[in-house]
Amino acid sequence: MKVALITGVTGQDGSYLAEFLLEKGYEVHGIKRRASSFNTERVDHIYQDIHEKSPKFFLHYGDLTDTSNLTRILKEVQPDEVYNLGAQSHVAVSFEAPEYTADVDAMGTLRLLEAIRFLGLEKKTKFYQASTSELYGEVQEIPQKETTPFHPRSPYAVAKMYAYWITVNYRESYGMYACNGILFNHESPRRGETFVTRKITRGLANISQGLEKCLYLGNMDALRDWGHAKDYVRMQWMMLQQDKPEDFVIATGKQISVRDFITLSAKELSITLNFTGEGVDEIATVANIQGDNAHALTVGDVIVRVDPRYFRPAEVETLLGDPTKAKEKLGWVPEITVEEMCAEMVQNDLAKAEQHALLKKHGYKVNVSAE
Ligand code: NDP
Ligand code: GDR
Repeated sequence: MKVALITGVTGQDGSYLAEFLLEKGYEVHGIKRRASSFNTERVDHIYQDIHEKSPKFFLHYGDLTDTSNLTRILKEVQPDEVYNLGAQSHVAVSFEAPEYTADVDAMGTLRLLEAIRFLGLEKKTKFYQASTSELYGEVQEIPQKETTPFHPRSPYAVAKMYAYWITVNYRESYGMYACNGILFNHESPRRGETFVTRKITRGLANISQGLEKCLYLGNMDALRDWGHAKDYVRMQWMMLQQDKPEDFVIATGKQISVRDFITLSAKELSITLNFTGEGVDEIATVANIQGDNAHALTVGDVIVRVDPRYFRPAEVETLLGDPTKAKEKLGWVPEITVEEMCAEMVQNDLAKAEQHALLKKHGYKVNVSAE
């Protein structure tokens, strides 16, 4: 039985990857952070009580800033595969907390690689690094592929650039099976609530049920290549099953804007929107409603506005990936379209909003805030 260790197991990708590996028959270990409230919601459904017979899923307390802790867990678990998904993953937050982001995202990667080497596991343990399309930042070539030069535009991207190169360096220096997946944006109903897609699907679902009035966003012109997290974690595993380690771009090869994603989400709620105004004065107004999904709304309501608070000191305006290498070498193709993914996210958030609306109707206090 293969043994995998996942950092960031409580995050979006970590939870899907843990499910995927358990289905493949792996013993899966994950590192979770100590928090003052529960933070395992995304993996609670696969949690196995250690008192049960032959559990296959284990959680260890740990942190990417803690070398001795990482070394001890690696020594205990002796993993065949390490997936380093843990990170301070929010680009906007990295401008607020650049040093912490560097410590976790850059140094955390080094700590793990060095612990593998220190323990003499470098010939046994394969290493996957969660690299990112944010490395391309100010894009030098369209679409972006494995050979496109990097130009990171945030403390997050700069930290991830260190992690990318230290992974390459350990591969070249010590013959480790270590590789980078340069993943473009990928989303799901488990996406964190403050990333733009989830903020939109959740915000519009809440507005449709009368729980919120208006969604405030930053740059609606930004263009992204959005895929589904389920398709992308499959690829993370595939990258570690090759004869030799290589880096791959993982993307759909299609791009839409934030504004387009709002339109798609509204359509799933049977709302047609009219965008007017420019820059910070742009608004989206309800032009038409079909059915009773959005019963709290009337035609003419302004439900999206721009708030410059969400602009970034340096923006990544456009990202579009070329996944040809992954298709040709690994036979990987994304199976879920952005339209299908958006519909799944909206329906998931609509179900939650309907529950909250019902609670509110019966006098319970409902908190829907998210930045
Ligand atoms: P999430 O933000 O959903 O999950 C991040 C995970 O990292 C969480 O489990 C979080 O724990 C954990 N974490 C944060 N800080 C630390 C720390 N100091 N020590 C240990 N663990 C920590 O991210 P995603 O699942 O979306 O992304 C997974 C990885 O892929 C990240 O590295 C991200 O940067 C990268 N990536 C993501 C893309 C995307 O579009 N989703 C695209 C390209 C790369 P907690 O739950 O306690 O907060
Ligand atoms: P990104 O994702 O920065 O690409 O990083 P995010 O969803 O945060 O932003 C995408 C684009 O939308 C614009 N935007 C807003 N973003 C947020 N979060 N909130 C808003 O209100 C808003 N309005 C407009 C942003 O400016 C940006 O252009 C994600 C993360 O998962 C990273 O960890 C990962 O490496 C990259 O994707 C690939």
